[in-house]
Amino acid sequence: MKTFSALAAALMAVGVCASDPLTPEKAVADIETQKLQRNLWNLNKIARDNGGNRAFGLPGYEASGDFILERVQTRFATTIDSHKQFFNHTFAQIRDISVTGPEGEDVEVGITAALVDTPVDDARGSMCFEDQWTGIDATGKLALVKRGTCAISEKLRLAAAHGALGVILYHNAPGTPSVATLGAENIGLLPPVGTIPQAVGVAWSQRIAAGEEVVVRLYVDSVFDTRETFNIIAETKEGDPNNVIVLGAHLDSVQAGAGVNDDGSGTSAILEVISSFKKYKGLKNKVRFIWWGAEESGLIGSLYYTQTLSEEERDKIRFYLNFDMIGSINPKFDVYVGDNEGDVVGAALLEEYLLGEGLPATRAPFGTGSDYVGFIEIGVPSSGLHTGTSAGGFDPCYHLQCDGIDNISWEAITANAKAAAYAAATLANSDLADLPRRRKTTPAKRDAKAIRSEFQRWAYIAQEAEHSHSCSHNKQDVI
Ligand SMILES: *[C@@H]1O[C@H](CO)[C@@H](O)[C@H](O)[C@H]1NC(C)=O
Ligand SMILES: CC(=O)N[C@H]1CO[C@H](CO)[C@@H](O)[C@@H]1O
Ligand SMILES: [Zn+2]
Repeated sequence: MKTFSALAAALMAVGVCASDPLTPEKAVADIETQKLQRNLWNLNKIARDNGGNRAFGLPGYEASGDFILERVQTRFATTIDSHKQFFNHTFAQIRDISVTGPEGEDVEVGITAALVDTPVDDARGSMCFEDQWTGIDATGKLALVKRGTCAISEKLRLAAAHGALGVILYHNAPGTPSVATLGAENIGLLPPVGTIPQAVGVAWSQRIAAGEEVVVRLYVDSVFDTRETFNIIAETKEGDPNNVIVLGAHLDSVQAGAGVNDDGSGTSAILEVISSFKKYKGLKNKVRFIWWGAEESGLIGSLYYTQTLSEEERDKIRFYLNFDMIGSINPKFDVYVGDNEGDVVGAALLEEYLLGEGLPATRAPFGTGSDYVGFIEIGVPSSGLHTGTSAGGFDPCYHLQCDGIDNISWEAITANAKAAAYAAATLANSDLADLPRRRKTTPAKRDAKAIRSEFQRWAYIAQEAEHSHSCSHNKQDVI
């Protein structure tokens, strides 16, 4: 990491007086590894004290919200306005799944039924298409299906349509299969599913082929209800309300772990950027900081925000900067740029800072996996930073229990948080002359029904992405 410039060091030594204007240099100097570290230590502790995670609908998320509010609402109240934006979403948690084989003990709970085998098709994916189910009578039975290629929800939908009570999925590779996770949108609509190792599935398949009636039990203990959650929206009191720069990071983790990189890193970064900005006077544009809820459930908080914003409020947003996973232990330095001609305005600033630090910043296209989706959809010029998931080995702890305080690159998170401060401070004091207004070529006037169906579409994409852990052929990732 580079040492502070003499100018920045001198400024820090004399402290910051109230009439100080914000400059990119001061904002960059205000970002310190130790402060980013302290935030992540707190988020990690919050997870540890609340069942190991900070996920939507669970106490760790509420505590994460309190942690942010203590800063923005209590300590920064003189220069920052903030509120919680509440919304409801379907909460789903699988507490236990078990499959008991034909030699298992007698039990009363769960579904006990005969297995019906289904053909393997490794080219197209087993039981992914309607025609593959032709001639299979699964009525009143549990269907034995090989995993892989298409979304599990697709196999389940077709199994239910062909009368199956549930699905026993056997792994498409040797080793212990991970639990099949389904998007919350599907739970309650799809039949239950249990996963078993490949060898067990193949053995049961052979016994069925030999004429044996193989009876198994599938037991799923799940919670499924509607829970209220929130985004936290904080913004500078100063600055033109008709020209707003938005910085976002998701505050929720997955249920599997503390989410220190995903996305404690982005959460901590924008918390330090607002901690810097709140000290200065004379901001030209308003800067809004949003911590998103229920991102891991399908970008729910950010889609709720962008889809419920009036056309007038959408027009005021000039740029969106997303920070999701910016401290991966073996980092790459992706800077997002899409096909909106305004994207490059913010991307160039992020890139300029990182390249200036000698880091290999690379432009990358947006995916469908983080909170920028809602902003792109309404035509707001956007960019963001990302240091990579487990695909490619950038973060081997991605969506796992080990995504804790010990698996973070402090160099990467510090450089990226400084890049965020640099880009945001530059945009905050710019006349934005080079930045085109929001693109409205996407259906300009949409009725409620169209918005709802679009919301469903994005939620569906996000849900499919969640399956990428289990269906390795699916390239999308919700980060
Ligand atoms: C969420 O749902 C509950 C129960 O229906 C309701 O009382 C609450 O007002 C809802 N919250 C929001 C933000 O819509
Ligand atoms: C994949 C990885 O690097 N995991 C490490 C995360 O941190 C814990 C605690 O220090 C290590 O034990 C893991 O090996
Ligand atoms: Zn994630």
